[in-house]
Amino acid sequence: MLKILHTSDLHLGKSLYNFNRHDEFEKMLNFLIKTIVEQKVDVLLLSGDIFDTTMPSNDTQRLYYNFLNKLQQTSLKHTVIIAGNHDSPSFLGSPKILLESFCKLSIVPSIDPQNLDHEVLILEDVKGQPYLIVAAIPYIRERDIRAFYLDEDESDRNLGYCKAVSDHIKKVVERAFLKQEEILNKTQVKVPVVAMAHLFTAGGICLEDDGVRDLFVGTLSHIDATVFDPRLSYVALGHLHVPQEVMKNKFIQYSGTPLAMGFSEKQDKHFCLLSLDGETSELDFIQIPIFKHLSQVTGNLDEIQRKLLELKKLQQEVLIEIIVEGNDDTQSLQDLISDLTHDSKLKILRIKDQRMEVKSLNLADSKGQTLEQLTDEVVFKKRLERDLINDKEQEEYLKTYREMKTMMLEAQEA
Ligand SMILES: [Mn+2]
Repeated sequence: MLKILHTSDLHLGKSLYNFNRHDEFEKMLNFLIKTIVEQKVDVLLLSGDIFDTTMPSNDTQRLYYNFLNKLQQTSLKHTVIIAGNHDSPSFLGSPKILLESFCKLSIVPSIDPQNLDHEVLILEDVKGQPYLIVAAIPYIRERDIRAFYLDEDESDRNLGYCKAVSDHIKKVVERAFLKQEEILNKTQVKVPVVAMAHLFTAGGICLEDDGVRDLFVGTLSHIDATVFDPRLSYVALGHLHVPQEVMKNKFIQYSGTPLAMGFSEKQDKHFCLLSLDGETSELDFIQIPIFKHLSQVTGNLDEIQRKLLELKKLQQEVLIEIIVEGNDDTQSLQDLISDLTHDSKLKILRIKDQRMEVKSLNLADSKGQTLEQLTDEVVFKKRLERDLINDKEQEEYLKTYREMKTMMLEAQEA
């Protein structure tokens, strides 16, 4: 029996409205190691977005390397890491040779269209006997796979990109099955094949603030999950933060993020645990404990007071977002909040006052609303609304803005 644990979108180093979550990440990684030991896991698959940013802090890097080191002290046979859209391929790839020579580990930071074997990993036991083939496909940027054409419109471009990604996946998976056949002919053993990828499949679910960038979800890369060969024993996906199966197939899974990335995420978090035994396979979910509670408090002054008092009674640290409704006076609200939270374990990370948001954007004298509470796109849209009458014109500007932002973000990672 072979046991494979799948997780993704760790987003190590991500903060929540400037609140540092280092200790939660550390606890989560320790829980992952504990699970690997208890469940006697053989292979760990990390399906991208290991880090939240392309240049993680030294603390975050230390967390990652310590984690890889601790993995070596378990009975784990191998770990496979692919890059996600948040990871810098060069950052993830630079220690590759060193890490792979010291650890039972494979890192696939980027694709090489000229060499598909780069993404086809054959895992062998100590006797040199293959036991698993992994088609490990990292996040694919447009420039990795196709040229831009000046005369293309956005939808042609999107289609062209999706087709190129789909074709690439098919080729890598085909290559993996070719390897399976070669091994079968040589050793009479049929080695299972699994795939990993970091992408958005058509029909996937996202939440408002779960951290999946609108940009990448909205404009690019809706890949039809039928590209995954039905012979695959399992497809370990990353990119979407809500855990979910794809096409009602329980063996195609998004594991989701191990930690809630935003206040709107209410569902339980889990690791996916696959057991392969000859032709039979089984999938279990290992529930991840909540290391720190996140709570969204919505309402008018009275309701906010009541809910905060309830949370205070829990006597534990809670990270809170307050959404103000109703017409209460702003000053009394501020006073109430500081009265209730001073001397408690409640941490207010954000106060969202919808009345204020509307006011500050329509009028020049913005009070209380800081820019960092708004997404850049909201600010851009509001600015357009103020200056341009024509809807069509607004749309054009927004499209250009998004394209520029994509290019800018991608250039940062070059
Ligand atoms: Mn992600």
